[in-house]
Amino acid sequence: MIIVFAILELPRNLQAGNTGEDRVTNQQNVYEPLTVETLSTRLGDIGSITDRLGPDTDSWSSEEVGDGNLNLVFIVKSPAGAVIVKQALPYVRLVGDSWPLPLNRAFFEYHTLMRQAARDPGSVPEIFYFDDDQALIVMEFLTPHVILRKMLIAGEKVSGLAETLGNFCARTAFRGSDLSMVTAKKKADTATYQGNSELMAITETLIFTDPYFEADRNHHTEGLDPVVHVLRNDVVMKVAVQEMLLKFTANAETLLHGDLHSGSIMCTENETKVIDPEFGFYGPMGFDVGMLISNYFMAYFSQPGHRGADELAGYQEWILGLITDTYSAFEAEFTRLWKTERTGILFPHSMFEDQGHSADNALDGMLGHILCDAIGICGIEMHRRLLSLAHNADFEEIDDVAIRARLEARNLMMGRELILQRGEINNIGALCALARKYNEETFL
Ligand code: SR1
Ligand code: MG
Repeated sequence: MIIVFAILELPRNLQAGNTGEDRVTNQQNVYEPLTVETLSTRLGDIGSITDRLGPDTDSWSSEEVGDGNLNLVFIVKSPAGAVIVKQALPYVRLVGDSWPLPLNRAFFEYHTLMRQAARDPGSVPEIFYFDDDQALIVMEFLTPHVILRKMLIAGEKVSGLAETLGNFCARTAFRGSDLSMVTAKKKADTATYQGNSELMAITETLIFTDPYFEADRNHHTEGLDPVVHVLRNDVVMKVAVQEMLLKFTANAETLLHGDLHSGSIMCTENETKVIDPEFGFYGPMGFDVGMLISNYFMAYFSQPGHRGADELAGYQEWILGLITDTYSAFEAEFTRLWKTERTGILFPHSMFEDQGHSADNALDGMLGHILCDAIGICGIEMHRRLLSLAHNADFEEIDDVAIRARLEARNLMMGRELILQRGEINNIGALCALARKYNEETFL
């Protein structure tokens, strides 16, 4: 695989396909999945790892903890420290080897992490080592961090969450776009990321297409059929979904995380990190923030399945506050960057400020366009997590199927309204008001 890559100057030991003593295992470096038994032997002479764990591999212990849909994930510990080793498998773990998947997604995850680290320092785990052939990334062990989805199910709060992720979405959206980048770099990087086609195909299929007909891999909660019937027979909505898919396939506005749900975020009470950008792609600037808000809405609508009346209303309002504050932080940071870092291809100062002309109207237009796309993506993600292959624990962990179906119905019907009304809902307060309304509705 030959890929032109010329965006960031990377430390030598972190470059793709690094050679010499920092080499994994067999002489040809032929891909082989790690196991807890082979891991220390295979990684034991890599300097950037022994720097953290020490050279005595007998003192290392490893555990495979991957609970995602795609990869192996090991926590490797020694008396000296700990690291995470993530390795892609040549198939979709959730399904098995009947669904092959290319190993090069590790390349895209690694390079997206490097760009995110440069564009929003401190937002992602530190990377210690990358091996392209082994599809392997060694990174910082985040502890005592917990997956955000688990915290939202448990009713826990994270201070600074809204600001951190609003800033992350704004900084990565802006600094990876034509508002910041010059032509040659943007075009080269866009071309590089076209190589992540198999993961984009997963999103095109599982998110934008399968939910809207009886696709083989779909499943949904018993009792939900009447609502599913409404969605799958709403031709106007299906056209709107495909219009959003056209934006996904064709609008290479910025480099996105591509899978920014609450399972791709790890937090303590007061620190937040973003992980797992293997779905990195160039697409609409509203995509990441829309998917994030969607997962917050799913946390919101599922709450009656997780806690009693004494805590319920307060925690649901906290989630709506989180959505409001995240989007406010996003817009504020995007606006700051527009005013201070607009050095790319689009809306150059030479055409506006240098002529004594304000670019504020153009900013308003850009923010309106991002909000519209974010709301559309939000609605679609609310559908796919309940109707397509990969569901989320927010609803799946509600054992009472009748309760789960009633809550899911609210979520699905609000998703429909978001897709249809994405151009009319012009502020985040209106979006949250809509959620309060659907939270009172009975559809089944
Ligand atoms: C086959 S992969 C299913 C889902 O898991 C990932 O986390 C993405 O969300 C993808 O859509
Ligand atoms: Mg993931």
